[in-house]
Amino acid sequence: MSLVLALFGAGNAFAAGVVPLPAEVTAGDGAFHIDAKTQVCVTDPMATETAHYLVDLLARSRNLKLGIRRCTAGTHAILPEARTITFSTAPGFEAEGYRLEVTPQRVAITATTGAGLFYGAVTLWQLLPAGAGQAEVSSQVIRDAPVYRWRGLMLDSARHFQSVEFVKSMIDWMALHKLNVFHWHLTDDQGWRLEIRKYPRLTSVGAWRTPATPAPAAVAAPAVAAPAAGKHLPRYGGFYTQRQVRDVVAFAASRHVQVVPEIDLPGHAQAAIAAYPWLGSADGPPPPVSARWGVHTYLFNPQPATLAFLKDVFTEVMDLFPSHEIHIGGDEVGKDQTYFTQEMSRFLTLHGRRLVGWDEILRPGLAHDAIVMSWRGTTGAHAAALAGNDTVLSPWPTLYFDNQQSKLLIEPPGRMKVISLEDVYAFDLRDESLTPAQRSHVLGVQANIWTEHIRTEERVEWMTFPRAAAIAEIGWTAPERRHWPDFVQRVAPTLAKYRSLGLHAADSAFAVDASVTPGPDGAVVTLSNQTGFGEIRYSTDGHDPTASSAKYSGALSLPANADLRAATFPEGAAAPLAAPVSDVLHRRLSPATLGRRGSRELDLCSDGISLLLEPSAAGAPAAHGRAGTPRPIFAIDIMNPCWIYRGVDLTRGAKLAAAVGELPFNFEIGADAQKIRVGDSRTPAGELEIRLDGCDGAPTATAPLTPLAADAMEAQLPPIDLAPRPGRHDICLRFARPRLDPMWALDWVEIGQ
Ligand code: TNX
Repeated sequence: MSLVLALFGAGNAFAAGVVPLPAEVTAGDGAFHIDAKTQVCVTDPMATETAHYLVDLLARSRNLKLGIRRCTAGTHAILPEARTITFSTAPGFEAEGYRLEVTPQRVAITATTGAGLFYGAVTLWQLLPAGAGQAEVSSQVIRDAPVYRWRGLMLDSARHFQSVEFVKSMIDWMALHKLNVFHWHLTDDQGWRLEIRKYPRLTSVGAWRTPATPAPAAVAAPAVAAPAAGKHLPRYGGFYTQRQVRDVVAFAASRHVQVVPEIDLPGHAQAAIAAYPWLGSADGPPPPVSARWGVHTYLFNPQPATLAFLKDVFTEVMDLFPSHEIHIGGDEVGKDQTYFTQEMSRFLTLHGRRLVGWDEILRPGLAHDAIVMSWRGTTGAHAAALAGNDTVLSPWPTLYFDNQQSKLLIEPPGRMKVISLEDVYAFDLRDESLTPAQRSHVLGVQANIWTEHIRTEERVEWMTFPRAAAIAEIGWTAPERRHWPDFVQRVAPTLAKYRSLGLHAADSAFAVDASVTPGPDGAVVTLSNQTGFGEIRYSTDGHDPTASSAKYSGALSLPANADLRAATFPEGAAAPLAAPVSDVLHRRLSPATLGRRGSRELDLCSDGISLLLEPSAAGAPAAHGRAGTPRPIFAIDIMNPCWIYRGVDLTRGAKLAAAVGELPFNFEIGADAQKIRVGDSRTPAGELEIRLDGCDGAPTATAPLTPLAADAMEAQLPPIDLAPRPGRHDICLRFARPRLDPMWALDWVEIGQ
């Protein structure tokens, strides 16, 4: 007897690790046993590549080496002892759809297209539990196909450069989530990353800049050496040769991922203009490739010569990228850009391609086949659908993966708005106000990984996964079938599989958060995790917790010098070997640090442009943040660097110690820069100002600052006495500074007796 699993019943043995959730799962009896004797059987040559993919994945993830054979549809009947995984084709499936049937005797994957077969293989792999060697898959029948045809990720390789190997690995990870569009942001003010044969200076000049932040050691040396740089100028950059691009595109095709290249115009063009100044419209000396972030003012010049240049560039782009869709950017330009959009749209159409642009391109006269990528919220998508244009939803801030995913100290630099896994999952593509015909213009969904603040490949992985798993599910699975608690149950085992394949995914959704306050025995500690998933287990004996360590059930009263370790485990993980689903949190308490708050544990006074930033000093050896002195990460609103330490008992007075760093003000924010308070310092380098219960008025105390040594990441200030006064007070800390650049930043404050 079999039953169709109830709507939310899939978070069990059947679809346990399957993300995105399949359209239909019907449970059967028994299970298929997969081991080294299992044969992969290919009845249609179209499946050969996918069969190899599956075999390779099984070898890499569980050290299980299966053989592949060519066979006819009935082979499994003649070879009953050799359990088979059979790939066959049949007409009638949707473009990316497939059927996966598991019985104790065999697994059969059937689809009409290569993509369908591939996704069937992915689902089969996901059905296997984490672990090595042989495994069982419960009998079941899955019928599956995606709701949306555009399930994308955008990677910004311009602000920070990633190696070809890394780019391919990202595409590989996408495929494992049935994501199918890799939007590659290849040019921007800070770098031109694509070799164009006709214009070599685009890469010999445009691919290199002075580092905006310390050079990331994690990025592999670029394939082509930087041209002789000025002796003392460190250089940062890299580009993709045409040969490398063809390799990436071919690899993506083997994973059923379409690569949509973006050449951003007419704004975000400073690197190109640095290479060929005549492309620009500004007077004055040519600009350098930018080492600053924000909206730059250099634009392509709307002249016939510029257009001829762009047509040459796009001719090479079309030769490299078979994608039907070609992205021309179009974002963040002060001026009317209809001229460029229309000319480029005509040119691409002439060559049988389709223009994609950010939602600024939506202007009267936009070609009816142009695709509008809605990023300034979802109104662009709505307007595009009304106008009869296809559209992709990629709204800031929810689908902007440069935002951090929790408030924990484990998060790398980025924007400070918290976009959790649940926030991404909750994003709803449906627009009920559209008619069914208008709705059909919504092609799908995409998340964007902007890399201004994501300088290493490891951090790109962290910022992308597992949030990309949520993108995959909202793009693939019908909204009626989606259910957050069920998704979390499926993501947790998926994280374990990520680890087995070496992906540095974020555990932010499961990681333990400890809030420590002074208490009668020393400290009171409360533990939690973002999703409430599983159970938290902890230890204080100096060893990492296991599934049999004490289970957290309420606030802990610990001595002031306790050594606390905690991690999240799956619920009811009785077996002592059950692995945690988060990394271990380790807090060594001490009487002094009880009163210490890092900048991200304080409140920011405002939320203008709030960022997590690293110091620019080259001093720190540890590019990965693993070994060596960790680089401090400063939480700062660059529009108003100001922090609040709440509720300090000053009855007996207090001593305040702080560590401060200097950050370059390397932001293009136009006239908004005038809103930043500067020029209010009394000493040459500025002061730290301390105020009570408010951030205006005369400071209670000030501490003069001295510029940091070139290789120092921060400096500790001598303690400041706060005079006794009754009650608890909010302490406001901000800096007076002589000028915009550099800006002082607070790393931590310690308040004690
Ligand atoms: C806006 S989104 C941009 C990018 C930035 C991003 C995040 C879009 C089309 N333009 O240039 O990287 O914000 O800072």
